[in-house]
Amino acid sequence: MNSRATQDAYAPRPEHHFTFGLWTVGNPGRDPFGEQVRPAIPPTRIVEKLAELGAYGVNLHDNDLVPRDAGAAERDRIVNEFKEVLEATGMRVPMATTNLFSDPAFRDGAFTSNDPRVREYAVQKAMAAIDLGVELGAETYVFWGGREGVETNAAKDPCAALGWYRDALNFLCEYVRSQGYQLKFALEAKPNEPRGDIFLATTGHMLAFIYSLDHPEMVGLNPEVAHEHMAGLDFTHAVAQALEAGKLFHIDLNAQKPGRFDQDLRFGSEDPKAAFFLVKLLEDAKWPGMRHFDSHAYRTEDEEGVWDFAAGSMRTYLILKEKVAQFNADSEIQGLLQEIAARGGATDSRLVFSPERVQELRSASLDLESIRQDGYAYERLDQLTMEVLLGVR
Ligand code: GCO
Ligand code: MN
Ligand code: MN
Repeated sequence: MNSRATQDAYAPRPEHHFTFGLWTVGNPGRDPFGEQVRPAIPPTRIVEKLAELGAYGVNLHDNDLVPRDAGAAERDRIVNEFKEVLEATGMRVPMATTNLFSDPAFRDGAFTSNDPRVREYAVQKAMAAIDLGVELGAETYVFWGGREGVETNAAKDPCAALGWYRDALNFLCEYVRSQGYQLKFALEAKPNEPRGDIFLATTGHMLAFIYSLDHPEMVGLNPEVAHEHMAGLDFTHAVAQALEAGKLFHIDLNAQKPGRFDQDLRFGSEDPKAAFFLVKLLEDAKWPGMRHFDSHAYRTEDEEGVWDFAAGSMRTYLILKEKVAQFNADSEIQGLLQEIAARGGATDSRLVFSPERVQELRSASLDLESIRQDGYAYERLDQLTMEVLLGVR
């Protein structure tokens, strides 16, 4: 890693709350058409390298660390070795999750499989993985239902499947409470891949589902850039809805070209303008959560490329954060925003219902002539935004 990336104004530090998954930097470049291209990087080495690069922590699925068929003694040996490297580097494990997708047992889903034995296995596996996460200090537990879906609607009653999904999450919430764990769940939506169609396809679907659970206060969201872009949606709006509902518990940052398979590209690399508005939303809100990069290096890369990818992800975030400060301090931009605010939008309390307001509003004479004529100057505002982004202001 060149010294510029680790020492200048955009150098990441733990207080920036950047995290990566063991599965992200550890991605060996396997894809449906090709074999692994890079040797697996041992988890302890991942922790050391990420600490060196200025990350706050590392997240994991149970089986990123402990192989699925490991016995108790092997599990403890691996976990202890991992804890030692966390201790030595000061790295944290703020989020953990369960692999409920690799095992052939989950081919028809985990919590929503038509086979009730699979649903039991999924809950059993999730309980053990929750124990592991808590042992490592995790405060957020992610559920991404990659296999919860169908290829054909002939196979499954989607209402029944949602019921099974709810039962499993209710069971696991009660499990966490019964163990006295301080753990919150964050649900991650995705429209498709690996299933043809995945249940609860977007952040908005997930949000509505949360309020149907027994303990909605324990459950929030983990929106991902690529997943919302795959559905052709505006990610910033999804995150804003989560934030406004007090449900933004975690976030998965990456980049995605529209209309493709899930590419997991380096944050900001395909959609710098969208990434800018996302960073603006998070930073203006002073959102305290983890900025997790759920992405991986191009398959062309060797291990050096992996660390370039990791450093670049954090660096882009910090560059965009500086652009946000520049946008917020730009007098011409702020002047235009003040003109918009002067229309009264920001402080509008005129639509608070009362019988008097109904009477007033019935007889109000609104200046429709000027309302119909006045433009909003958003072209100028957007061009100024672009000039900030393109570095000419
Ligand atoms: C994907 C998902 C996963 C999840 C991870 C944590 O598209 O593969 O984004 O990377 O985020 O399993 O739950
Ligand atoms: Mn993803
Ligand atoms: Mn993800």
